[in-house]
Parts: sequence; structure tokens; C-alpha cells
Amino acid sequence: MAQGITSANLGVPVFDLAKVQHDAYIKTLKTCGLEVIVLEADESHPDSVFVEDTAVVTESVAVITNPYPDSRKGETIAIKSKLEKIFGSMAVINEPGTFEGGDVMQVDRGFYVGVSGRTNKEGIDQFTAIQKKYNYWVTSIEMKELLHLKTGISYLGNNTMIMVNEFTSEPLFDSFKRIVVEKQEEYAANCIRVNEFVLVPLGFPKTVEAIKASGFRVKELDMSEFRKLDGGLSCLSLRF
Ligand code: CIR
Repeated sequence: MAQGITSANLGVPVFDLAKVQHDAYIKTLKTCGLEVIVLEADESHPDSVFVEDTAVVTESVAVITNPYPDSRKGETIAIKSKLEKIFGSMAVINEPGTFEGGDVMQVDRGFYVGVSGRTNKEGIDQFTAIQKKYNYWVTSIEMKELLHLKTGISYLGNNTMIMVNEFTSEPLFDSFKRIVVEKQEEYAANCIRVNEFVLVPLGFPKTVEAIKASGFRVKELDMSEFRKLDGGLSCLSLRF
């Protein structure tokens, strides 16, 4: 982890604390009613804890992505061999397409995908062709500053999105109820709905209140060591 990619300027992650936080994450997913499959540590890939970037899974197909950084491309090998045992249908994003799951926000039978520094148009075209076979639609969104689309927006279900200010002017989201996070709490825009709970990073009280006011139950998780590597709460798991 100490060698993971980062622009956060928050210092080097404390590995033992990251393990404590990771254990709490797993425990919380279980408390929310999920079965959790935990992968072996992948010592040769410092960003491999961010499994969300390496695949996009639906009930129909598991798509293995092609992360942009060279240091992350090899992460897909372990994910592929695990998902092959679970999913009947597999697909792969190939060069020159690059694609990371952090750029993919699923809303029912569709996906909003960020065109970012990590996910390019060719990758999105390949992903669209794959999903079309299974009757899912795909819409792309040009990103400005964020690492991934879901760095700044999450779908919570019940027609509700939580987002940073950048997305409030996006017409594609006009029909959704919106929770807009304040500038100092932007990290909390990356959160996940798991059954009846929304899991939110610890330390963002205004966002927690806003989510509760929208009718959701909240569980908070300390993500400090993953944030040091630009990782959000959603990045640590693939949910299906
Ligand atoms: C990276 O830069 O690739 C990792 N350090 C962080 C990836 C975070 N993933 C995500 O937001 N889905």
C-alpha cells in the first residue's frame, strides 16, 4: 500500500490501521446481510485493495476491465480467476480501451460511465457493446477534475443520488432527487447502498444528516488509510 498511486497528499497509509479498517468494512457488509468473498493479498500490486476498478459485475455478466496505470493492469488476473468460478458469462475490455470500475455508476438497467483520465472512449465503446447484449444501456459523461465518476457521485436507490457540486448542472441527472455534499465533505459523495443501509465514510456529519433526512439508514466506516491513496469507500468491493 505504501507504494500505491496517490495525489492526496495525506501521507503514507499505516498498514496495520488499514487492515483494521478493512476488517471493519468486511464485518459491516456482513452485518448488512451480504456474503463476503475475501481475496488473498496481492503483494505485487500496491493498489489491488481497490477491487472495484478491476471488474464490473451484474447478474448477467462479469466484465474484466483494463485499468489505465501500468502498475494496476496485472490486478485483473486474480479477479478474473475468482469471478470465472462464479459467473457463467465473462467479457474483457482490451487495449486500446482502458476502463476502471470507479467510473461506472449503475442505475437499474443502465450505466453512467465517466470519460476520465482512467477510462477512455474506446473502453466505453467496448463496454457498451457488451452490455447491449444483456439489454443494459450505457451513457458516458465527460469528467473534469475527479479521479473517477464515482469519486463525486453515487446512486443510493429510491431515485436518489448523492453528488458533489460539479454534477448539479448535469442535465442527465435532472430527474433524480439529489443530495448535494458541501465542499468540505466531498469525500463522502462516494458511498454505497447495501440493502437497507447506506455506508458512508466516517467524519462527514452534515452529509450523514442529509442522507438520513432523505429516509435512509446510515452506517459509518473509517476510511482514512484508503483515502490516503485516493480510494473511496466503494472501491474496496465488487457488489453483486
Ligand atoms: C488509484 O489511483 O488507482 C488508486 N490509488 C485509487 C483507486 C481508487 N478507486 C476508485 O475510486 N474506484
